[in-house]
Amino acid sequence: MSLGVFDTGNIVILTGAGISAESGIETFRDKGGVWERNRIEDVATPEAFDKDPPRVHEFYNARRRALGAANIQPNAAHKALALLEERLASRVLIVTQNIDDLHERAGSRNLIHMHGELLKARCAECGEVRQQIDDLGTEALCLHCDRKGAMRPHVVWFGEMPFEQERIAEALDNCALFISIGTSGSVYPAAGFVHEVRMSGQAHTVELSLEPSSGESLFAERHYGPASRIVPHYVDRLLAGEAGFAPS
Ligand code: BV8
Repeated sequence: MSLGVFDTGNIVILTGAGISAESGIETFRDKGGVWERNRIEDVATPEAFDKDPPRVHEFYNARRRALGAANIQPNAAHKALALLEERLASRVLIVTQNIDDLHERAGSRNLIHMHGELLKARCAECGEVRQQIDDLGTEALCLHCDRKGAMRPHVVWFGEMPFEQERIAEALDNCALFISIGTSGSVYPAAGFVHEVRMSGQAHTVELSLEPSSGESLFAERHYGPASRIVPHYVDRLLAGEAGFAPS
């Protein structure tokens, strides 16, 4: 398959909450978003969990229940990225900040959840990670070390190290195309990826989102609109060998 200017080289795709917005998952910093109704310091830091574990559990339990609702399904943007991976296999890596499982449900497999996964829990004592479909509470038992009360959501809170940083850095260093989708560029280290890509080589950089992010000027190509429209359109152009030029 000819991809025009991207015939060789890897593609790294960073996704944020905007790709899941049209699937019914709330974004964080848009009007009415998650951080408008909850203070980060109360629900998404290790200190918050130390101080008030039931409150933090309830915050994630509510989001886990919402993710399980029948109407929450991958949208055309998730599906387009899965199609891209199907066509190009291991050349495509998705690095998502999202803790939902909509990329997997759309069929993506080469995927890093750098901020963790809502449908998993981890024992803070022994590190064991397990599937978590139901509510999690302070009485939960770790089936590995038998400790009671140490299970926490398998997510990365503010002040904690995101997952798989080495693998991500290597992929960013070696990519020919970096695409950022549906993220406001507010949270580091993800917000700095476009800068890292530009510093390390000749990769083409593309932003696809509803509106310009704070890193907008660092992207060589930019398209704005709902992800379910602009992502399939961009993937179609890429697979047709027509992408990589100035936006039309
Ligand atoms: C760390 C997890 C190091 C679970 C989340 C000053 C400078 C630099 C860094 C810092 C600093 N002060 C503090 C830091 C570090 C901090 C940070 O970046 N803070 C910010 C606020 C300044 N970062 C960290 O703490 C990170 N760790 O740095 O570790 C370290 C070193 C040594 C020792 C220890 C540690 C960890 C960050 C992880 C935070 N976890 N959540 C959960 O979800 O509850 S972050 C949270 O924001 C979400 O998880 C989300 O993934 C992330 C990013 O948000 P977005 O996805 O971008 O969502 P947002 O709502 O903002 O934007 C949505 C976008 O979509 C918008 O642009 C909108 O226009 C667009 N959109 C909307 N609808 C659509 C759409 N686009 C297309 N179509 C649509 N339909």
